[in-house]
Amino acid sequence: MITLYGIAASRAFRCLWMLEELGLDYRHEPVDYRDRAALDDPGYRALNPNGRIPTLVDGDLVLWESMAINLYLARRYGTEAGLHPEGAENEGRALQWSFWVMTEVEQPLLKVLLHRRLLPRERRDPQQAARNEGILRQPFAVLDAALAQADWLAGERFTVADLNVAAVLGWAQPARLSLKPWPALYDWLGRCLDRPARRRAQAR
Ligand SMILES: N[C@@H](CCC(=O)N[C@@H](CS)C(=O)NCC(=O)O)C(=O)O
Repeated sequence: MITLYGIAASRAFRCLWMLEELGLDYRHEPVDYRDRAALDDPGYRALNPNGRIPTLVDGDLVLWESMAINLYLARRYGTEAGLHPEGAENEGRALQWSFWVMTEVEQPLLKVLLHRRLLPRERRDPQQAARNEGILRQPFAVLDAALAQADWLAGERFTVADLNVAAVLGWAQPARLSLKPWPALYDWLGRCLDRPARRRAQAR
């Protein structure tokens, strides 16, 4: 039995999206990242000593770190569904883009989202939002250039590489950050976010 801990309005979303893409039977435990008691519960800490979400339990295997969870799910269950990239080179590309989006994009984009949308109004700082939007121009140009050459990030079809990157880039819309200046990126993100599995995960 597979269990995924974490509410959809969090980084757990990307794992829910992957589970939906794979059509796997799974249990969803919607642990909220604002629920300190739930995150500090000894039973939960035994699964995830970081006290964060998401956490995946698959039989005897316990995994945390959202991107690692998705790469594992793709590797283990995604060949038939086409989510696992084909061949070592495309696997390398999936790792590259997953690490890249975590290290180059996630933090600045989260700051834009926080200061435009998530923080209480009195704590929002428009300068922080603008500064981080500026930081994102460089990685967005990198992604746009790659997608001007290829429809997908790791091979000839949508894979875990696209899902992991699109799940982060999906924050741009609630962060009120227009991606239209990067047309190949914009088009690709629309194709990714339009997938029925993403909509099902969103509805959780
Ligand atoms: N790098 C981790 C980050 C996990 C993370 O920070 N999760 C947030 C929710 S999106 C959380 O649990 N926050 C609660 C806390 O830090 O106390 C991942 O991608 O899984």
